Amino acid sequence: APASQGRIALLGAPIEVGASRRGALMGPAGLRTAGLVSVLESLGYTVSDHGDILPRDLTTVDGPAPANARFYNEIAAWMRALSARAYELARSGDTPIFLGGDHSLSMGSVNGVARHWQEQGRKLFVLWLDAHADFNMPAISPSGNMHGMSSAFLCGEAGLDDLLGSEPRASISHEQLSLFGIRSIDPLEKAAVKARGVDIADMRAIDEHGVGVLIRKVIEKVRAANGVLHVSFDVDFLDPPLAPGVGTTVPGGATYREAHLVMELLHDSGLVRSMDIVELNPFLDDRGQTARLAVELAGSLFGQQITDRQTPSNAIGAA
Ligand code: Z70
Ligand code: MN
Ligand code: MN
Ligand code: MN
Repeated sequence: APASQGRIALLGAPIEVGASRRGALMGPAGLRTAGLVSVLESLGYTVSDHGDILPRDLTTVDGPAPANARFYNEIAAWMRALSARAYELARSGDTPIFLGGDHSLSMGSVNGVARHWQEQGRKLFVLWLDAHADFNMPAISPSGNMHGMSSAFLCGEAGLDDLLGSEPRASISHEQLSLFGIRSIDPLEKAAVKARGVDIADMRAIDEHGVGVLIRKVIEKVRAANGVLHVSFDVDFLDPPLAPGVGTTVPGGATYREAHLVMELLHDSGLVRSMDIVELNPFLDDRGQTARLAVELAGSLFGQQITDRQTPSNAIGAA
């Protein structure tokens, strides 16, 4: 058996109303079916699967909702529960992995994790691997879909101020957010990202410099601040032919090799303390390929190396 690598806690949140397409509520089940627990255990981790937060466990939120924030009350209920659970899991010393569900999930998961690290006097940096910037707010969103607002909310942008109710809000500063892989951004969202000076590696920058250089820059930023890192992995970061099981496919995404290299470099940094895997939509997937790739990439983030893998039986020279 591999050497003990510490403890990972899984928590699913089958939330889908933050997106326009239905089906992301099957995401946590899809990731489990694709073998997430056994991949992490094979790397030497002790994995505790806390199951899913269920709609019946949520405390109903009612009352006035901001305009242009679709399903605000339902999402507020999810985020309050998620933030509380994320805080407790981070505080336990385990490495939490949050299984979505759509990307609105991160408004709760990252808030709770950030609160824990704030108490420890460590800054939480957030790497947003995504085709989209998710930097809209109700005042500027063209759709009102709340999965397009999560990174802005985490940076403390105004407009969803009561979303977390009595849960303490632990916003990050704009320097603590790195958007990576971006290739779809709305006009006012683009202006907001620019105005705030958010660090953004779009696909043009990735083509020009390569993911290795750009991820190392993110790692150096975190290290220089003695911070820790949360990886928020939206599966639509990947190129659509590799990962068809997402609500919105955007051409020109990360290749198989780029995505693995990103995860391998992040692992080697030793800075990653938590992760989201979001926007997997098993209803739209092709025979589980997106779920399986997401699990493979989580494996690379947690230490899977090519030199540890068995040579595939179809390789030239294999026995
Ligand atoms: C657009 C909006 C979005 C997916 C994020 C898209 C948002 N910027 N879509 N992730 N799949 O409606 O805010
Ligand atoms: Mn959308
Ligand atoms: Mn997203
Ligand atoms: Mn996206």
